[in-house]
Amino acid sequence: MNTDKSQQMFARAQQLIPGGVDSPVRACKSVGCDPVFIQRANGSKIYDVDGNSYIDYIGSWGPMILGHNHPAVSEAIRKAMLDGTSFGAPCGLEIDLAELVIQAVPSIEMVRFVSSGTEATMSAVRLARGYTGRKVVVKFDGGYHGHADSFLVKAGSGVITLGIPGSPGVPEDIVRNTMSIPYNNLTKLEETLRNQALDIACVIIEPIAGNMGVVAPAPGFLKKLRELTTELGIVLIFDEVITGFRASLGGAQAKFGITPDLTCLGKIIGGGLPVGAYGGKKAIMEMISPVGPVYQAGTLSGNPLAMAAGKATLQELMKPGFYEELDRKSEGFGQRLLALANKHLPGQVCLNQMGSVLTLFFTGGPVTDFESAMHADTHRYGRYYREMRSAGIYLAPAQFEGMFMSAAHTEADFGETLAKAESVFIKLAE
Ligand code: KE4
Repeated sequence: MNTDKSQQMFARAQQLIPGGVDSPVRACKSVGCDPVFIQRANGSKIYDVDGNSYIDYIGSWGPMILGHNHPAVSEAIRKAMLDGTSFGAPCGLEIDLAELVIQAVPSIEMVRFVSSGTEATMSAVRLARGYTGRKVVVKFDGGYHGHADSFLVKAGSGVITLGIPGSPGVPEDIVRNTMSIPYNNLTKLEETLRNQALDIACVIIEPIAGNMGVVAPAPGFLKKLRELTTELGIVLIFDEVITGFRASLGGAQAKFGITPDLTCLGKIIGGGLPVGAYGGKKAIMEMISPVGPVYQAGTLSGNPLAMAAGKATLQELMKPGFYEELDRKSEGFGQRLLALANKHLPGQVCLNQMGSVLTLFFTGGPVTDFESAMHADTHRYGRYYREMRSAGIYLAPAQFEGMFMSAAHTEADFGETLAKAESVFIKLAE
């Protein structure tokens, strides 16, 4: 596969942009190769600057659940663009998207739009601290909630992928107010919350983890978390930036029937444009400026083009049968992928799946938390990634991320992917 132009562009980009990328995981450092530069995307495919085509299983890290360049979404953006790109003033499209989000997500009575998942989670934590008057934030090992200071403690995603323990530049007195405990460990959870209750403002959790690879909540874990936080007056924040409008129309909270106090959203609700959101109970949300004293703002929050893209996306997702069909075909694909991996690498792989997102771990498993995820053979994953990309299959350049399927992925795409994966598994077994 010729990637000369990508190489040239990467060399130039590295002179201008740290690592040549605007987000670290894209640099492919942990999978032992250089990134390819993408020219365009359509449906389930992306095309690099050298004209190579790939079946895309990143989907921009989650937003492209409809597939790239969906006609309804592209038309909505095109139409909005003709009226101008940004007003810095309220516009009707913000109401339209807010109504759809509130209609779909059980916990959200009021919502505030921002421009990234990080902005959503950092604002939700500030709100929880303002609402409770307490300081401590509890997160989970391997959980990733964006790059705000409070979250860079035993974080997942690029932080574990790049093997950085936290991050320089995060002051000790910030880190002191963040506690990170093992995911799915009820004993540790109850002990921590009860011992520190009066200091804990909130618990923030990915209700289905996606940033240590996909890891499901153990049976009863979320229910117990909800009971404890209610009893102790701790704000429960579901970070549904990945799972929102992915796990189901109402997210993981609807799937599991657990209602958090605040929910953070991103990715899918922007339809590929920059949108994040946080929302929840009216009594809490009315603490947010200009109604209440907790400050949060953003120049491009509620941007009309992004609102239009999100609105068009959610209108497609609300069509009857969307999730049933997407989950059916994705789960079938996941089962076939695992069967092929087990056939050639018996006892050396396991697969965790949440509907249309999955992670094939190169460890026998089971993977139920950060510690067990760390047993994965990241070098073997790197070789898998490189071989698959050379064969035209575009996976996450990191073991601790997800493989995202979309409505645009066809059975032919899955068949081609499986055939190529099997040939790679055979090579890895040699
Ligand atoms: P952004 O600020 O990247 O929009 O969202 C941060 C965020 C918050 N919460 C969860 C559960 C997330 O997964 C993310 C971001 N996800 C990563 C990939 N796992 C984004 C990809 C990247 O960092 O380049």
